[in-house]
Amino acid sequence: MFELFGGQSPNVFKPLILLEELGVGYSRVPLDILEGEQFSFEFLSISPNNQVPALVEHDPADAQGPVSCDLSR
Ligand SMILES: N[C@@H](CCC(=O)N[C@@H](CS)C(=O)NCC(=O)O)C(=O)O
Repeated sequence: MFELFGGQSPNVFKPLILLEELGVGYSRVPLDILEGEQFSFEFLSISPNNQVPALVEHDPADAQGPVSCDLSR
């Protein structure tokens, strides 16, 4: 299961389209960058450069725990 962090922007729609095309399970976590939510401690542990979109995989194949990925590069 994936979690996609971000709001309503084209940069967030790109991985959203990918997840839809792959047909994998995911949920969206809304993040309002105009309210500064990208600077919360919890989100910075996922995306250290405070950018959306970011993706977390909760059940990676190696079963070593959640893996986060900053997709903003
Ligand atoms: N090249 C990246 C750009 C990512 C990006 O610019 N994210 C912006 C919003 S669309 C952001 O997180 N801004 C928050 C900030 O800089 O504090 C992409 O295509 O996803």
